[in-house]
Amino acid sequence: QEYTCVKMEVVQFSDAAKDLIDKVGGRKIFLVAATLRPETMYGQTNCFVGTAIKYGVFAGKDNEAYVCTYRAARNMAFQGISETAGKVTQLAEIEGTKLIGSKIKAPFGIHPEVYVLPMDNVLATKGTGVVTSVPSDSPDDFATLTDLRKKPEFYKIDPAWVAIDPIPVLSTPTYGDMSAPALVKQLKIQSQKDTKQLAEAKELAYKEGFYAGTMLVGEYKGLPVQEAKTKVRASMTEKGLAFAYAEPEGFVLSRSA
Ligand code: ZZB
Repeated sequence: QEYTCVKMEVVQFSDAAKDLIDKVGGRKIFLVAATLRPETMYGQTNCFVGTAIKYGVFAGKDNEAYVCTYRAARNMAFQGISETAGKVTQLAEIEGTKLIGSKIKAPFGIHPEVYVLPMDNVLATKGTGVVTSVPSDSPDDFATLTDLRKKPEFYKIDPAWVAIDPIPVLSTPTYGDMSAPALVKQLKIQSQKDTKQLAEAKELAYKEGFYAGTMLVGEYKGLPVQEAKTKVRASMTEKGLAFAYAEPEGFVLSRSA
């Protein structure tokens, strides 16, 4: 599985995460979000971390530091992304909950700065453990954002952190300008806890977006998603805002075999 890792630079840490700054020796710090949909980055409204996940801060090249799971950092080390090839250098450690409320940059986002929020279904075993949120086109993101807006006290978040509405990014014949809200409604999804229906909605949104979607915004406005996807990715990578990251398939299997 080949992901695009989007580098979301920290603008302002939450109080609980502020002490990280002293531990990274003046490096620029980024949350690194793994996505399969680089063409949707215009519509980022926030970023999700898992509340039960432990993250590390890892040394990258050019005096940068990346926040992700240790597992992802190790894979990156073998892909030439770490400071020293083949080596993981961990500078600090932090729990997901402590990152919530931090303000970060959203590369290519129509809203250039967004907040870090909690999501129940972030898997520590996939991608980087950091997920950038596009509620217009990701049913999981839309369902979670809706949950957070309904019960900010329960999720211990400031309502100001969920103020950005979903942004139309691409148009599809079947679901209109925002596939995720349309599918959440159609499949009667109530919350992020409806994981079975959400998996189905995600599959439908992926297919429709990829095969029938047309860009509504950005540099490649008017182009089919299939063409825009690689162009947006290349443009982001060229600007130093993203890098390719491959997930070794069957990693766990081959280890236990
Ligand atoms: C932005 C985005 C916009 C995404 C969209 C999807 C969609 P897959 O197919 O199962 O591999 N993701 C990445 N890492 C994790 C994780 N650790 N735990 C939970 N979710 C994660 O899923 C890859 C997608 O799942 C990634 O692409 C990311 O969300 C999320 F409009 O990034 B995506 C129809 C989906 N649309």
